[in-house]
Amino acid sequence: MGRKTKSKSIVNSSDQQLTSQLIDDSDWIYPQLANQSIRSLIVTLIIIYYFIYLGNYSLIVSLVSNSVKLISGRGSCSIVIPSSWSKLFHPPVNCSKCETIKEIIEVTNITSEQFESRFAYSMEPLIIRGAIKSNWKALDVFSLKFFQQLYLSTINSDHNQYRCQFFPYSTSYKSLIQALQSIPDQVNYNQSTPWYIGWSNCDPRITSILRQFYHKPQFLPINSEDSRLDWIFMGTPGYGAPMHIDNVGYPSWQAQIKGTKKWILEPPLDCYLNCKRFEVTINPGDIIVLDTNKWFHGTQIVGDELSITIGSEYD
Ligand SMILES: O=C(O)CCC(=O)C(=O)O
Repeated sequence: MGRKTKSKSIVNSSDQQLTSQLIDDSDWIYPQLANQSIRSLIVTLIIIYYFIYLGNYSLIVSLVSNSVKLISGRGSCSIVIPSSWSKLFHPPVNCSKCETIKEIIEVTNITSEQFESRFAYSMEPLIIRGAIKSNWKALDVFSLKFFQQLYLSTINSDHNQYRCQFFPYSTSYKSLIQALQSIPDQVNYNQSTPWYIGWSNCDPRITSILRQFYHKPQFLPINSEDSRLDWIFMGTPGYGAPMHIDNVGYPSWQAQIKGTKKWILEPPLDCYLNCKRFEVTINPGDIIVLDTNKWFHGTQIVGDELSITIGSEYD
């Protein structure tokens, strides 16, 4: 539980609107060596060789000890490398898994057996329209104000701990708390300054509150373990996450609580010629299931409502 660390990096996209929202290179990537391909190993060896060349032995010791910690699941990111390097570190994808995907399947109902046999651990994305059931109080309760009150009354500056990540995207906020303190709760989002933020919640007090308002989707495989990390993305129309690929080890689901979000999915570079690019629009009540480690993905909020989503990884 709670053992997954999400690493995201930003790469060039053919979508002009998304590329214009590049976030800076400070979004920490340290590859988890356990998952890496030969390419990662070669690059790591080159880095070590370079440090030896520079005579910087303390960095080598730090690199090796952090690798050991990361592999044993106890580590945190301490070496920051440019996020664009993540293409080098990304494990190769088996293109035969995406070349048969000609369209994104949409369903309104699916059993966990059906889901497990075709979608759960394949590369095939799935949209479940109207998946959010009426017992999800999140539909009525989640709002910008709800998250502002919840976080500002529960935590303070100690929030930036290991496993908690904050993505300011195109904003200049340094932390989630700063963002929640500063963003005005406006009704007319088309006339206010656009913003988009995302974060993982790793505070158990908040997890237990959030989970009163949503449930593990019923279609997930019965034995799958739900990550204790909730991922929340929120923002105004016109903005979204730039194209990137994750390094998390598990596929994810994301429920659209409010607003409408367009997803752009592109195959990894190795599969560019074999596999298709997709765009799909997710409406309130829908859930998207996506292996964000295998697809480059970017989002854009459309319509004129604030978008709020919650999701998690499953294994
Ligand atoms: O929801 C979004 O806008 C982006 C989500 C995302 O990038 C992710 O889950 O990896």
